[in-house]
Amino acid sequence: MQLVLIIALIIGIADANTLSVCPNGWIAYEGSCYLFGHEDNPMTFTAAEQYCRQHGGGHLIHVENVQENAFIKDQLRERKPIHWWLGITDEETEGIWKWFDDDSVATYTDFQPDDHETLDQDCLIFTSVYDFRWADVQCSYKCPPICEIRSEHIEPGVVG
Ligand SMILES: [Ca+2]
Ligand SMILES: [Ca+2]
Repeated sequence: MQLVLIIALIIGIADANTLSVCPNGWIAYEGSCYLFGHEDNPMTFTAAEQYCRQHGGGHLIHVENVQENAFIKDQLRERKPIHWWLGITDEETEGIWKWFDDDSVATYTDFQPDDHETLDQDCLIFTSVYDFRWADVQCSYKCPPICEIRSEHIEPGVVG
């Protein structure tokens, strides 16, 4: 009985910590908070970016490195949707992939093995077909967003 109480306390403390870092419903990892969309609400790239701005003032996810990518893939393997938006496009210059939040050229990428230089496919999704490596699609394609906000950018009113 005491053990159960101690475990409950530990879980309670962990919950409290998460809530103090990220808004309700968001998942914390390495200084960022992530919000995963729902399979019953797929949207175009533009609508997905708007969705993220309206929810906590974030952007579609910007994947900085292999660790962040691996964390997100683990999350996606446990969820239903097979495709998810990344916040990146090569709309400006074909083959030059730029992150939407800060306009930086991608240094870390995880393209699925076939092409990622198709003229009419300027947006990227995580796809379960390649164990959630990245594939290019038309930006008018519809799938759920993954939103990201850096913890330090969270507006005080938003924190759960
Ligand atoms: Ca990131
Ligand atoms: Ca393209």
